[in-house]
Amino acid sequence: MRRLFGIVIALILISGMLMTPTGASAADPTIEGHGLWGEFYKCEKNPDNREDINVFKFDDFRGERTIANLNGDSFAGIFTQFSGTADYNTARFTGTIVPKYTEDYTFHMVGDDGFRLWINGALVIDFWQQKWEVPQVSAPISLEAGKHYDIKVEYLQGWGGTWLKMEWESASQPREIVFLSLRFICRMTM
Ligand SMILES: [Ca+2]
Repeated sequence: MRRLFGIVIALILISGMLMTPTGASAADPTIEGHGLWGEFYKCEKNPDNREDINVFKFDDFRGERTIANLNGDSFAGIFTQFSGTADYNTARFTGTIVPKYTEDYTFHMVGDDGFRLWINGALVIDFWQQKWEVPQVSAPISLEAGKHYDIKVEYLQGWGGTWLKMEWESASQPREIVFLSLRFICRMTM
């Protein structure tokens, strides 16, 4: 029994290593299983208008993996790995947040380029634009301590810098990167 347990743990650790390309930093999933599930898609630039927002779709899936958080680290390596280029990509991140306090929370996002944020199915930030470093703030959202809330982020990258930052704050919680409360949905099959 003990031996079997050891084998299972070893398999989990190996699976974790396989899912994590070497050289990735804060985009790494943590061993505790916190983080977001990321799906990555390739887009095609409009040759007549490189600012055409309509090219940013989710119909050319190229790969998926976990990331620890959205802290401003570059996605260039991940996009290049999956689609062959860091330019013209989209990504969708899903996970769960668990607030510490029963209070109104405010979410702050900024990135390069645009993004949308849903909490429990409600669109709370909508910045689907090919613009960068334009901070966005949600309206205050009432959340309950200890409760699990679904979170979804969609992201578009045109060219150049490619990063996203997501923070939250409440009356009792200082503004910080949404990190420890995120839990990715484990899809490993063993
Ligand atoms: Ca960009």
